[in-house]
Amino acid sequence: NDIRGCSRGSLIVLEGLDRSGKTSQCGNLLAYLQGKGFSVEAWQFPDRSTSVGKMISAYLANESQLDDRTIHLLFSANRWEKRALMENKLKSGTTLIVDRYSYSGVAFSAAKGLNIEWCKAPEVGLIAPDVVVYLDVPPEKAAERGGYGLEKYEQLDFQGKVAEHYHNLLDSSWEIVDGSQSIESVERQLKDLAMHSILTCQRGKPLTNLWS
Ligand code: NYM
Repeated sequence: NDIRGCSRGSLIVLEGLDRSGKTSQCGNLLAYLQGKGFSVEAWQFPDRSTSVGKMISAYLANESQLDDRTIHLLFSANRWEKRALMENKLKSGTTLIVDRYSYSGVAFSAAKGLNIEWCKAPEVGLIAPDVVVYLDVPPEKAAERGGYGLEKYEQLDFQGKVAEHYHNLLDSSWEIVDGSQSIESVERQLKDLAMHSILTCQRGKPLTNLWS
């Protein structure tokens, strides 16, 4: 089979509350894996560069108002518009480190009171991550970290609800990392998890789709 010639990359997703440290850790992990000579890219959702992404960005900045279901579907569409590229990259051997994915989509919308199954439905058929790392930081602690900005959702009570919904989504593909530890310690655990996932994919682990 063609796996020998070109082993696939791994889809590594980082999830967590706002100010959980995901974004800096994604950057560190990217630099580490590049240094090791892997083909790797860092992605993030929402991808604000597309036209759908610009609508999302305006909503988050409170520059536009959208019904809860409408914005939910836009976040999902923003992942769908990247699905083909994602599959190509992974199949051609590039590992993707992704800052937020479908779990953010479900956790944030469910925290507004939308039905969880309804929230999951548009995500079905997107590529399933090989590993989801949840950076676990208590909402109170996240809020202390330099405070929240002015974007929608950046309030303590709302983040508490998001945390509850994240915990409902946990399954066997998740790795929970205590985000209250030192940056170095979190970094070390992420490197180990990423290396393990990359090796498993190189050995021929098949790509699958959500929601599995
Ligand atoms: N967010 C992100 C959602 O509500 N649904 C989604 O599907 C995604 C990907 O957007 N507060 C929320 C979580 C964040 C906000 O993300 C912007 P970031 O990582 O701050 O750019």
